Amino acid sequence: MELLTSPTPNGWKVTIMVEELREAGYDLADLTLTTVDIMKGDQFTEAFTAVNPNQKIPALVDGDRNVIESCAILQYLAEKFPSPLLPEGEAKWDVLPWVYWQAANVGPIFGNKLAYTRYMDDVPDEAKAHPLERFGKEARRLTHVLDKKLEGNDYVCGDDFTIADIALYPWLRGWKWSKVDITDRPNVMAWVDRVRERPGVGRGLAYGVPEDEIDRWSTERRDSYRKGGATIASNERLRSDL
Ligand SMILES: N[C@@H](CCC(=O)N[C@@H](CS)C(=O)NCC(=O)O)C(=O)O
Repeated sequence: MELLTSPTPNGWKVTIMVEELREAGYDLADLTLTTVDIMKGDQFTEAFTAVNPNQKIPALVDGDRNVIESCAILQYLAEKFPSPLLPEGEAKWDVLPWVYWQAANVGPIFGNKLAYTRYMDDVPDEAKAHPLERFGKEARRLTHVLDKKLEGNDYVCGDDFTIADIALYPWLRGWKWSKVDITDRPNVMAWVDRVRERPGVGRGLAYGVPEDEIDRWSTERRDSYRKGGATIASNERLRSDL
């Protein structure tokens, strides 16, 4: 199996998944990890586009099967390597809707909030005001939904850590970077700390980042993410003629 990815929130989902599966007892010795430099534009190469026509990381190649979309990769790996990360039978429906919820809501909304907050220096403030308010308010609403869901639970779907936690965590942990306040969401704050303490999560987050910068990026790294993010988020990058 080959995992094509990059050190970003959607990329960290799958590196955390790999390390959590190792924690669950799978060695995944035949899995190789290939870094796709999305700041340089490697996602647009012919080779990568053949794997993922949507030209975004992450993607998984397993023999003749290509799997795109981070949450689909989480589910694919969870079904291939059974563990409490995704319960079997009926109980999987306690988990999968929250994975879809992340993919359809938290990812796009936090991603847009982040882009307008950090990566759009060239866009005049008046033009940013509306999207910042819209995505900021919606992100806050989503943190409220998550806070309620976590009430009385260690993890999003109950006592067990699952792929729903893996899907959500990389976006929530970046709340300061995206400037989505969660300090009045006590269950979310406690969950962010609880998830971070897991050894598999720590190893997954170390992908592409020096150990001493996992939890706090250096000024140089912030600048490089800002610069790369600005290129990726610019309208010039968007093509409608593929
Ligand atoms: N819904 C997709 C989103 C993937 C995505 O947006 N990936 C970003 C990195 S976090 C990317 O590859 N961006 C490069 C680009 O947009 O050109 C998923 O969950 O896999």
